[in-house]
Amino acid sequence: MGHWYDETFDNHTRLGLLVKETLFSARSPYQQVEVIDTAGFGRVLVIDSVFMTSEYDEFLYHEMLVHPALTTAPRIERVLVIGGGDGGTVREVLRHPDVKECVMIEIDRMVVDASKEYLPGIGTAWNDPRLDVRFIDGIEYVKQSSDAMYDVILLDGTDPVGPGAVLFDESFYTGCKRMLAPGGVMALQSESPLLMMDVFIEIQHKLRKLFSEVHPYLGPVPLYGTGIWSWTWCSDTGEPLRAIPERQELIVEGSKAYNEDLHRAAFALPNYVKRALKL
Ligand code: SPD
Repeated sequence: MGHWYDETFDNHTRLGLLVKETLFSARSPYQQVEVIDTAGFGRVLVIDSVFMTSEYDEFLYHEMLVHPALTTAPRIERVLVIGGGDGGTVREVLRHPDVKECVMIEIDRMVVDASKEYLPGIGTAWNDPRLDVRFIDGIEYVKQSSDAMYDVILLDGTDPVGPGAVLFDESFYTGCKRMLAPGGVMALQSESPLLMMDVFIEIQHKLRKLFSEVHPYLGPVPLYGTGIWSWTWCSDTGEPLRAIPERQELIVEGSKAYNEDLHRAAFALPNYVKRALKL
C-alpha cells in the first residue's frame, strides 16, 4: 500500500504524500537527496525532507520563475541560473530561441544525476548545446566573477535553511546584481507569502536596497504546502508587465500554464501582501 512521506512546515502544519516507491535515496556531501514515486504527485524530488519539485505540478513553478523575466528583459542572449538541479528551469529558459548561452551553477552533482535518471520528463534540455552546467558553489561563482556578464539571472534555490540559506543573503544578491548587464532582469523564488511571510518580506527588503524595481508576483504551487507561492522580478529599469509580444507569443504557445493573462494577473497582489509591503 505504501507509506506516507511528510514535509513538516512548523509545529502544526505538514503535507503528506503517499509513497508507492522510493526510487533514490543517498547523502551527498551537502544534503540528503531523494526521489520518491507518489500516488498523487508522480515522482517527487526531495532534499533534506523538503519537497522540491514534482512531475504533477513542476510546470506551475518553472514556467512562472522563467517567463516573466525572459519575456520582459531587453536582451536574453546570456542567462545565468543558480540552483535548479532538477533541470526544469533551464528547460524553460532554453525554449527561448534568443537565448544563446545558459550557464547553470549547481553545487550538488548528485541532484542533477538523480534528476537525469529519475525525472527525465522535467529536465528535457540537458543536451542542448547552449547549456553549460558547472558543479560549483554559487556563492563562490558570484564572488569571483567579473562584472556585468548576464542579461538575465534566475535564482532557483531551496528554502532558506541548510546549505541553500546563503542564496538569500544580501551579499549574495549584491554579487548577482554586479553580474547583471545594464537593463538586465533578475528573478528568484521568494517563498510563500502565507506560510513564510517573514522570510518573504525580508527578501523584498533586501532586494529593494539593491534594485529600483522590485516586484513580487504570486501563483499556485500545490506541492509547496500552503499552495500560494511567490517569485520576485527585479531590475533597475523596465517594467515587469511590459512583455515583448513576439517573444511572449512564441512561449505561450508551448506552455502548460504561462500566458499573457497569467503574467499580468500574477503581479496583482492581495491586500495582506500589499499592506505587509507597505505598497
Ligand atoms: N519549499 C520548497 C521550495 C523549493 C523551491 N525550489 C524548487 C526547485 C525546483 N526547480
